Amino acid sequence: MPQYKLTYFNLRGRAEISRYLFAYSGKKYEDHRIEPADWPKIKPTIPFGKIPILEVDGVIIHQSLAIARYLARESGLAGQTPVEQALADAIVDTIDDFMTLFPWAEKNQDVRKQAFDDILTNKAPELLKDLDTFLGDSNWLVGKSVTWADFYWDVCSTTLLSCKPDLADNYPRLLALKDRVQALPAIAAWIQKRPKTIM
Ligand code: GSH
Repeated sequence: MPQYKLTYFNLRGRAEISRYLFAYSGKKYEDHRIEPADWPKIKPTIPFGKIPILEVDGVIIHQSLAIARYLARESGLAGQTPVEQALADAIVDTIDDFMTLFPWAEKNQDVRKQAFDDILTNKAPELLKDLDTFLGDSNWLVGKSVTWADFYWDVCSTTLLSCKPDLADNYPRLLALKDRVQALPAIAAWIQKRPKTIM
């Protein structure tokens, strides 16, 4: 088995989808979490200067979703057919489009809060409605078994719900999907054991 090293800050953030995939597949990896104070000296040593990165036997892969898609393919969680794989990619990209609307790195707390409130109040309902329609009465977002799209929904919505706990109250099917993901034994064990961080 390859040697895996995942580097990110001590946050769930953009690394958590890959940590879910490692947890689910049972693959061993180094969960390397760097301190913000060390980042300025590490940044220039990393291709493209952003994290997360995944090292696979020393080969550096950047971009969180490229990393996660690779791990999902390796673990049979990318979708069972090419069409399912495209649909899972599309759902992940749709959720990610929404997550990138937030000014995560904004230092001014008033500006940050105002932007978060606006997005959560005015933009989230449309995404939730569309995701709920897409899910319908199925157990999983794509196909008949869990995929990384379900994981991404759980990871991202956990952060969104920490900002606005009633966000998905009108969407019990989406909340039930979170419960299903979090009840998978390997995911439940990871959530129990992972470092507790705000994001
Ligand atoms: N699209 C990239 C991905 O999904 O990996 C975004 C990567 C990104 O912006 N990472 C942030 C980062 O490296 C942390 S979430 N920030 C430090 C910096 O830009 O110097």
